[in-house]
Amino acid sequence: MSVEFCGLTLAHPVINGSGTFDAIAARRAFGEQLRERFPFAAYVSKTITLEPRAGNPPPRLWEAPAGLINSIGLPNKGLYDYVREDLPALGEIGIGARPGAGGTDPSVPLITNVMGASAEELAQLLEVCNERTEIAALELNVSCPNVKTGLDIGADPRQLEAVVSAVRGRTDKPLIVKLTPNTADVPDCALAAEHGGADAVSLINTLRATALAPRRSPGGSERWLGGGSGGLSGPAIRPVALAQVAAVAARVKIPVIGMGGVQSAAHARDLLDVGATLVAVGTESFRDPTVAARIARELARGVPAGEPIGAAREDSGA
Ligand code: RRO
Repeated sequence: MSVEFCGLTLAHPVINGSGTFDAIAARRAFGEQLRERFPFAAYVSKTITLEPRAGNPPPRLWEAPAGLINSIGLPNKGLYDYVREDLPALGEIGIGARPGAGGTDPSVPLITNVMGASAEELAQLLEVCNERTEIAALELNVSCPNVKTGLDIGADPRQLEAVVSAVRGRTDKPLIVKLTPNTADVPDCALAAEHGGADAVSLINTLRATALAPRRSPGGSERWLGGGSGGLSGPAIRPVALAQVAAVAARVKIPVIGMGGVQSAAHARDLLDVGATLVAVGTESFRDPTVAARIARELARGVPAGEPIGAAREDSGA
C-alpha cells in the first residue's frame, strides 16, 4: 500500500502529527521494538525554533470531553542542538536518511517541523535543514495557537503567501505548510500557501480553546492552563477536521495531509476519501503508541467506508 508523496515513496499513508510522538523518548520506553516496528511511514518532529524555548508554565494539559487541550508553548532545544543531538539519535532508531545510502535506504523519512518569528528566522531554519541529508522534507508551522510570536500569518492568506514565497527558495526539499484551523477561510489560506510555492499542506492543527481552573474564587474566571489558552485535539475535533480537509482538498492541486481526531482505520479512510494523500495520527498515540501501525494494517486490508453504526445508536432509534 505504498504511497507517493512529494517525491518520497512511503510504505503506507499513515504518519504522526507534529509534537504528538517523541521518538527519542519512545526508544527509551520501548527499546529495539520501536525500530523494528516503527508505527509511522514518515516521522514528523516536534516544532523546532531557531533558539531554545522552555515552553509554557504548567499546567499544560486539560482533558476535555472527547478531547485534550494543550498549551505546551513550543518547548524545544533550538535548531542547532536539534541538528547536533536529535538527528543522530533519530538515526539510531532508523529515522532519517543515512548519508550515501541511496535508493535502497530502508530508513523512515524524517520531516522536520519548524517555526520562525520572522521570514529571516524561517529562512535560516530552512537553510540549515536544507544541508542535512537526513531530513526528507520540511513542514512550516504557521498555526500554533499558543504563543504570540507576532506571526499569526497562518490566518491571513496574503501574509501567508508572502512569507511562503519569501522563504521557498531557501530549500530544495519538499515544503509542507501546516495550516491553522483558527481562521475564517482555511481553503483560501491553503491556496495562498500553494501560490507561495508550498509542495503540500497539512491540517488541522488544534482548535483554539481554554479551560477555567476547577477550584477558583467564587465568580472568578481564572484559567487552568499556564499559557492562558491552548488548542483542542482528539475525537472532539474529528468532524471539523473532515470538513476542513475536504474543503482544502477541493481547492488546491498540491497533496494534502489530513489529521484531526483519527482513532481508527475508518476515520483515516474518511480523510483519504475526501482527498487527503496522507493521514496523521496525533492525540490517539498518547493512549496507544502503536495505534498508527494498526490503522495502516487495517487500511491495507480495506475498511468499509464510514463509521460503523454502533448498537447504542441503533437502540436509540436515531
Ligand atoms: O507547542 C504547542 O503548544 C503546540 C504547537 Br507548536 C502546535 O502547533 N499545536 C499545538 O496544539 N500546540
